[in-house]
Order: sequence, then C-alpha cells, then structure tokens
Amino acid sequence: MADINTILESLIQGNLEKLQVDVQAAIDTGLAPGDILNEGLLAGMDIVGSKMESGEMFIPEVLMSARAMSEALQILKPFLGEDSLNASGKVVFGTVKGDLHDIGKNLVQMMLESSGFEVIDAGVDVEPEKFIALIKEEKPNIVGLSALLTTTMGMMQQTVDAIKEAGLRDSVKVIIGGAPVTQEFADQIGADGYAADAGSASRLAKVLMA
Ligand code: B1M
Repeated sequence: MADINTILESLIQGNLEKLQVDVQAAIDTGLAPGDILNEGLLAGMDIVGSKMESGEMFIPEVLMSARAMSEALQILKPFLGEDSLNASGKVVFGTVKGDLHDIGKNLVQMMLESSGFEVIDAGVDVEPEKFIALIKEEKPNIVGLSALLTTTMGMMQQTVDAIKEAGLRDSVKVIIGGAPVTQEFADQIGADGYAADAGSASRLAKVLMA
C-alpha cells in the first residue's frame, strides 16, 4: 500500500514510474491530495535540495527527481485547488541578454516549481525590457536572473538598473545566480539575494517570501 514514506523514497530515488504508481495509489486509498503534495512531493524535493547542497546528490540525480516530481504533480493537479499550487508565490525567471545557457536555469525553475512557486519562464537571452514587461504583466513577487558567462554578468546590473528606472524595483525581489556569480556581486549590483544552486535558490525564495 502506498503511503507518504513510499512517495518520499521514490521521489528521492528519482524513480518516475514507481512515483507515478505511488501517487495514484495514495489518491485511490483516500490520502488527502494536500498531504500527498506537502508531506510527500514538496517535502521530498526539500530533502533532494538539501542532499544537493551537501554533495550527496549530483545534477543528473537531481534532474531525475525533479522530472519525476513534475510528472507526478500532473497526476495530482486535478485533485488540488489552484491555491495549493500557487501558495508560495510567483517568480519570473530568465537568463539575461547575451547568454544562451539554460540547463541550470531550468533546474532552478523546476526546483522552485517543486517548492510550490508558480514560475513564468522568460527564456534565454532576455532583454531588460522583456523583464520589465513581464513584471508589469505577471506581477511576480520575485525576479530570477541567471548568467553563466563573465561577459553577461554586467547585463544583470543593467537589468536591475532598468527595473529601478522603470519604478518597479520596490514591487519585486531580485535574486541572481549562475556559475560566475557571487554574493559579493549580488551586493554590488543591489540584488536582494544570491544562490549557488537550485536547492539554495528555492530556500532563498522561500525566505524572501516570508
Ligand atoms: Co558554455 N560556457 N558557452 N555552453 N558552457 C561555460 C559556462 C564555460 C564556463 C565553459 C568553459 O569555458 N569552461 C564558458 C564560460 C567562461 C566564462 O565566461 N567564464 C562558456 C563559454 C565560453 C561558452 C561560449 C562563449 C562558447 C563559444 O561559443 N565560444 C558559448 C556562449 C553562448 C552564449 O550563451 N551566448 C557557450 C555555449 C554553450 C552551449 C550552447 C554549447 C551549452 C549550453 C547549452 C544550454 O544551456 N542549453 C554550453 C554548456 C553546456 C556549458 C557548460 C559546459 C555547462 C553549463 C551547464 O549547463 N552546467 C559550462 C561549463 C561548466 O559550467 N562546467 C559552459 C550545469 C548546470 C546545472 O549548472 O548552469 O552552473 P549551472 O547552474 C547551476 C548554478 O549555477 C545555479 O544553479 C544551477 C543548478 O545548480 N544557478 C542559479 C544558475 N542560475 C541560477 C539562478 C539563480 C540561482 C542559482 O537565481 C536566480
């Protein structure tokens, strides 16, 4: 019989097929969908995030868990109210102009979604103007900027400055990340936070929402 521990186990193992079976069985046996989400899938991704930060899990394993989580969520979605999925807040997320790297961005996005955030994917090579348009349109709580090139780090500064000039800086928190980015750089450009990996990005987003 499926229970929360079985779901946690399958999720951490990144076992997509078993997780789908476990989630369906949990629904069939009458477990509350909110409990399956919060105590199973979201709690499981928190454990995955911690294991990633401590070096117990590596990128391919994290991707498998994140993918299993996304697919299992599809089974659960019809049983959940909109509120339980959007409870944590909304994030507009993109890789800055001039930069085409998106593997890390996608991973962070998946982790944020797994933590209950609604994520608007702005894509790659995103101009400051597009971020501004999305802030006006989507009214996110947080804007996430990713950069993998030292040459595009300056574009993070330009994006933060453009958001400020558009009079929108007080309405959103800005978080940044990517291999060449540091906390010192985040402080220098006036971002609200920096995260080194997907696990800490989702933790940071939750702290900023609190
Ligand atoms: Co590129 N590339 N690349 N590349 N590439 C790097 C980044 C590089 C370090 C390789 C190297 O020379 N050793 C180097 C940058 C050097 C530098 O600036 N210091 C480099 C270069 C030079 C280039 C080109 C200029 C090469 C060329 O054309 N001459 C070119 C630039 C294109 C462009 O963007 N305009 C280029 C192109 C490419 C590919 C297209 C071939 C491909 C990208 C495919 C894709 O993304 N769809 C690619 C790849 C794959 C890499 C490497 C090998 C791997 C990057 C990756 O996906 N890592 C990379 C070398 C490396 O990092 N070892 C390299 C895995 C990913 C999960 O990690 O992206 O760091 P990462 O994301 C992490 C964290 O950084 C963090 O969380 C993620 C998950 O833990 N994070 C955030 C990321 N964003 C965050 C945002 C947050 C918080 C955390 O909050 C908002």
